[in-house]
Amino acid sequence: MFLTSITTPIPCRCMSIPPPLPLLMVIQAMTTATVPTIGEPGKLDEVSRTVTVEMSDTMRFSPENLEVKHGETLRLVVKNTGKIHHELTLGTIDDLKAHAALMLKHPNMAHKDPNMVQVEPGASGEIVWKFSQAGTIDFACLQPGHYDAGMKGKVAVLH
Ligand SMILES: [Cu+2]
Repeated sequence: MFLTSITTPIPCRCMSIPPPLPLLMVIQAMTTATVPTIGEPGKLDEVSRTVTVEMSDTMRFSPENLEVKHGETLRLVVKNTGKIHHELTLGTIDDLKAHAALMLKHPNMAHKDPNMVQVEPGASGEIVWKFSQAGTIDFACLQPGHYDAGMKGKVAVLH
């Protein structure tokens, strides 16, 4: 009796397979969830303004508050005036917080999307973004620890 019960095949094994989501899938899910709600990648020939934002090792963006018109395409020039790596990522506040926490756990995680730019010390990069969603969009530096140190800002998308 004992032997039979052991060799009886278990009909359903679904309880025994809880695989954790691979990191890549989590990132992809976050990316696809982020992009539609904050606007969309812009086209260079639709740029109406160029705005420069500086990033420094004091963990601040300057300026840290931007205003754009609803539907405007901005060329955001992002300058790193510091001596360490910084980045600017546009996103919803929830996604940025989640992403910042993920970067703390996986400091060498590579990420690259149209809504972000990573900039070497002394260099500059750019994001061309169409603010097709009215409201407030957040941005942050997601290098490990930088968000928590206050490296964040807001874009007010006005009607
Ligand atoms: Cu930073």
